Amino acid sequence: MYVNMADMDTETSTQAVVGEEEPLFSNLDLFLFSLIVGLVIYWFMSRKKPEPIPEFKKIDTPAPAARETSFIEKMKKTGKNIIVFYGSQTGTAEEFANRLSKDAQRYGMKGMAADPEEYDMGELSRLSEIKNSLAIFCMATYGEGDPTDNAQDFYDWLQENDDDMSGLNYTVFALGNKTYEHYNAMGKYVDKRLEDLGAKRIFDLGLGDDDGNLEEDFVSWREQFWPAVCEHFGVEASGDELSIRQYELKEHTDINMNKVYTGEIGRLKSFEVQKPPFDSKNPFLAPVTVNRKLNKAGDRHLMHLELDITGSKIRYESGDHVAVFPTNDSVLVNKLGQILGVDLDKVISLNNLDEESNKKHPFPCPTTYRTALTHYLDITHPPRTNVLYELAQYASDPKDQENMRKMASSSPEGKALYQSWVLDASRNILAILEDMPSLRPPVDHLCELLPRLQARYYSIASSSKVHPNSIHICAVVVEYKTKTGRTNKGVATNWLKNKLVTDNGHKSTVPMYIRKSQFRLPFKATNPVIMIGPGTGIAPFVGFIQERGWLKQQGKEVGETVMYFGCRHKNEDYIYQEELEEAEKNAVLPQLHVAFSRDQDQKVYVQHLLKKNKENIWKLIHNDNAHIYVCGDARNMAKDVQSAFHDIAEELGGMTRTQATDYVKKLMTKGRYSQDVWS
Ligand SMILES: Cc1cc2nc3c(=O)[nH]c(=O)nc-3n(C[C@H](O)[C@H](O)[C@H](O)COP(=O)(O)OP(=O)(O)OC[C@H]3O[C@@H](n4cnc5c(N)ncnc54)[C@H](O)[C@@H]3O)c2cc1C
Ligand SMILES: NC(=O)c1ccc[n+]([C@@H]2O[C@H](COP(=O)([O-])OP(=O)(O)OC[C@H]3O[C@@H](n4cnc5c(N)ncnc54)[C@H](OP(=O)(O)O)[C@@H]3O)[C@@H](O)[C@H]2O)c1
Ligand SMILES: Cc1cc2nc3c(=O)[nH]c(=O)nc-3n(C[C@H](O)[C@H](O)[C@H](O)COP(=O)(O)O)c2cc1C
Ligand SMILES: *[C@@H]1O[C@H](CO)[C@@H](O)[C@H](O)[C@H]1NC(C)=O
Ligand SMILES: *[C@@H]1O[C@H](CO)[C@@H](O)[C@H](O)[C@H]1NC(C)=O
Ligand SMILES: CC(=O)N[C@H]1CO[C@H](CO)[C@@H](O)[C@@H]1O
Repeated sequence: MYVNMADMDTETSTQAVVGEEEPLFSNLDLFLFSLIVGLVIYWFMSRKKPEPIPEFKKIDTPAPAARETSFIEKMKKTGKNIIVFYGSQTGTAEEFANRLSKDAQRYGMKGMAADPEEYDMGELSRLSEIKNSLAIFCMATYGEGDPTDNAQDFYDWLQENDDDMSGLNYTVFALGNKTYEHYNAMGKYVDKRLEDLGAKRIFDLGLGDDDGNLEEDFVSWREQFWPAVCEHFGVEASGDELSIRQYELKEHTDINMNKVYTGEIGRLKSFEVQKPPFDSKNPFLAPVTVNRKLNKAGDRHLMHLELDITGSKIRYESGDHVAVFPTNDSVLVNKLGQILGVDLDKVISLNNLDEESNKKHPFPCPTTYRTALTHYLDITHPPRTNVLYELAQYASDPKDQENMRKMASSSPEGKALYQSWVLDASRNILAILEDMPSLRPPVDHLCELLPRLQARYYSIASSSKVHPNSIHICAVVVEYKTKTGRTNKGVATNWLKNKLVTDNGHKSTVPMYIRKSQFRLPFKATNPVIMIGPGTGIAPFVGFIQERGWLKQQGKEVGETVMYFGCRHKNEDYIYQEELEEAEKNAVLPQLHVAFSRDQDQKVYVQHLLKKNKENIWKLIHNDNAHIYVCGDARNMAKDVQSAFHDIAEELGGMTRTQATDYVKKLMTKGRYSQDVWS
């Protein structure tokens, strides 16, 4: 039997689609309508009088000075001719943009990196007012081919706008990860769209694959890009890889300690000024109210945390993510201070040598080295090759210097050395310093080069209907032995693990904010849902199950709810067993299937159980409009599960392989097959 794809066109999860069998406004619609109106009114009212949270001291903060949003004016004023926009979530694209704008100097041009969110992108078509000008775009892709948060407006604008861009010269470097379905979708889109609008691509789109070696992709692209630019503009390529500092060190000897950043992400002393709205630049310090171990045995630590958001005005939906700002292990920080022989408590600023730059400091300044290394800098991931290249000058042993430069080069030998000595050996900066005793860089240059410490995301493991004032996290502590015999510890998970509910009578807090996702229960509660989430992949489904239970309690008709969970041993890491079995007993979760992978000789995974129950699965998908949700490991599990669905569609839908994969793809575009996966 072949499938009528048109059947699915009436279904989406995010939009209110009027089904044939329903009146124009069902009770649910009215309920949701009034709920939305209510929320809008509430939002409006709450905006008018932003109240600080009572338990914190109120300090008036001055309104930020009006920002210059014209990049054309800024470029003219500062004599820049190259602008490098970045769409970046975790900082890589931003770092590449900074490096490209710095590169420009070597060729007698002047570049500036720019956040599209901060500028009026409507000016793009006017860039040609500047002679020999060029726009470079470093664009990362997220989710289902989505832009990063800071590029969302730019993306919307590009889609809607049809300015004539014929005077614009541009190039794009895309950042993505091949293991995702929509590989580099954002970079490809910008590249294509600008061409369609008449702009001139002066160098081919670069595709960076984070699953391979993103740094290498970037460096190879850049090596060919600059000569092309020079040729285009007819300038001489001087091309020396000289190291140029972007920041200069200022040591403060006499400073009011109230003006020194001590780990605040956004405003100084934001600890006291907790004012909504809370976001990545102004995270909320949520007290930890629960922190318990979930697994009964085994050498891992799976944990359940609850964060209190009372009074924060933070709202979330089941399926959203919570972003958490961790701090680094003080043991590591102390060791870095020791090996570099510095006083970590010295108060310093790193000031941008380019005074016109929007980015005055690489991280909040003034601060101490200890704070920078603890709160602001990533000291645990293996450093990128550009960091090694810049640090090489500080190795007193010529052999070390040569090796470091080699690792940063594009020679096959150098790439192999970097892969084995740094990546495969999971050497962080401390391990590198320990294993290269001649390398002792000044700490301020190291601080300039290290990337920013990033927030970590967690799929929220609660429903806001049941827990409006708390956000639950389910996570597994990362800890592993490296090839050099060291034990590496995951930054955020080890920090969370040690978060006590109260610490000497004080509430421990976690700086956090919410990131909206597309991972949503179906609009119509009567649609069946099939949830597949082994291991910590269960997280959002704990929330989904709570929500379906709540809907049922409200007397709503709720469709079939099906869970496929997997873990190693029934008696070890069957997490949330009580909650799941309780939901099963109360008919909130009529179908609970658990794959215990290691309780028998042969591995049993969720996809094996799916295939075992293929008739039921196919009926739910094909006849009953079920929505499918997959959460957890992206590398293997999500792929294997997807191919199990291909198998089922092929077998029970009587399709060819191509038709079966198209069928699943179509489910995805209709919002009926959603993934929340990570690695
Ligand atoms: C959208 C999204 C949702 C997420 N939801 C959840 C969730 O609900 N629950 C959850 O637990 N996590 C979740 N994660 C993952 C989470 O964000 C963190 O990445 C994870 O907790 C590890 O953070 P960490 O700071 O402890 O580890 P890090 O300090 O960031 O260390 C992790 C890194 O260590 C390296 N590494 C780890 N193990 C090994 C090994 N065996 N050998 C060599 N290298 C290794 C890898 O490079 C890895 O990237 C989610 C991620 C995303 C993007
Ligand atoms: N890169 C990888 O290969 C990989 C794999 C799994 C998890 N992870 C990551 O490691 C972290 C820990 O994960 P976790 O603790 O949530 O998971 P977990 O407890 O390690 O795994 C949960 C269950 O999934 C099983 N599983 C392993 N491979 C699978 C596959 N291809 N398809 C279906 N099920 C599979 C496991 O079986 P067995 O362990 O018995 O095989 C186990 O029963 C997460 O960050 C996750 O993203 C990475
Ligand atoms: C949650 C998540 C989702 C992602 N989704 C995609 C995707 O759909 N397509 C893609 O090509 N890359 C995807 N990536 C890879 C990122 O684009 C890539 O790691 C990039 O280097 C990140 O750049 P940034 O640090 O500037 O944000 C994803 C990464 C994460 C963590
Ligand atoms: C863009 O490139 C073309 C050559 O391809 C050149 O003639 C033009 O002047 C450039 N535009 C700007 C604004 O530099
Ligand atoms: C790319 O994605 C895969 C799967 O999502 C993941 O295993 C891998 O670690 C990612 N690469 C990087 C460098 O993040
Ligand atoms: C995991 C860990 O040790 N975190 C520490 C990082 O540093 C801060 C501030 O010094 C400590 O409070 C954390 O405990």
